[in-house]
Amino acid sequence: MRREVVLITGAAGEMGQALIEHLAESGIRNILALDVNPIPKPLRARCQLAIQGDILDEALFGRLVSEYAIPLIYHLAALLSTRAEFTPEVAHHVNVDGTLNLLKLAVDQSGWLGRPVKFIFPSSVAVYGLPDLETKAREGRVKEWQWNIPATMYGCNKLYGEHLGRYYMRHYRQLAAEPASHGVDFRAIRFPGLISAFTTPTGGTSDYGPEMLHHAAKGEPYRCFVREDTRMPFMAMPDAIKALLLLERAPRERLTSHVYNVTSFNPSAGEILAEVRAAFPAAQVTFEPDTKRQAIVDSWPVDQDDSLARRDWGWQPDYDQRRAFDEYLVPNIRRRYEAVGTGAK
Ligand code: AKB
Repeated sequence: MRREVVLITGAAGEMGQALIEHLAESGIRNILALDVNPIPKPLRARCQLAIQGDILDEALFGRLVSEYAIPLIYHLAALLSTRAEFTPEVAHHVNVDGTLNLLKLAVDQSGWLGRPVKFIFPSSVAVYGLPDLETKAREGRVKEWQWNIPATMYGCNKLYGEHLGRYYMRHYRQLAAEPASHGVDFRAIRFPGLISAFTTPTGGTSDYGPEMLHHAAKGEPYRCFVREDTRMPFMAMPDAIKALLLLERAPRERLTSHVYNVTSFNPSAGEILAEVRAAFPAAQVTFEPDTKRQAIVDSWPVDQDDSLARRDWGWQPDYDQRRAFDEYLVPNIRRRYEAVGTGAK
């Protein structure tokens, strides 16, 4: 008998670490964690198996199919928006070909299991592309089908990943004499910028939010690369994990879309600084916009309309801005840096 596992790609990333912690705490230990980077030791201890490997490695995937039964995949691995602009072709390879490999794995697995494999795909606010600040201000909260004209390679890759998932779920090999009877149960969530108290992001363009906070907590100066009036949606990491799990557990018949917005609060960079200063009055933050990264955030909407997720699977965030800073971010970040002796008072 092949061992049944939950496959998590990008396991060493911010969301991967938070998801594994959460699943392990709720007693789910049959996790197969995969990441191209080393998986931290405490995290490895929470998994049944942790593999340092590449989602582009087809031989590795061949082994996974033969050794494990995988009814559920969280495909979290990706190169984020800033990183992707330095090597767009590499980003395309990882973000698109990697996703294709995982979808193929899901189809193969569903054949073995005799039931659809659930495929949870974190998409992003980066799939939207507003042409200018006037339009951004006028449009406000965007719905899933609006302004799907991304300005970044990462945004293009995520949008296409959503379409690939829909294709594998609804139309895969549609001309075959005997169409696959099981297949992929694909579910995507478009996340806003995420802020974790326990990890810091790398390679994203929404990174100014978490970076401002973590630098202040460490007593380090921070040069914010966007203007003070820059506004986009954010979410505290526990809500991101809540959204992944709620969508994964939602009955299929309740889902009217293959992709859902989620959002929580949408402060301007100046309002994030006000929160940071309230907690760390000595914070040294200057606004020194990088015109190119600024243009990326300017192309993202001020907020996302998540009414579809609220209606179909009961989504609502636990952390609004007040609660996110007062009850999750500030106390945990303070403890974290005080423990390593860098906490600013
Ligand atoms: C990024 O900045 O690239 C990501 C995202 C918004 O998906 N954090």
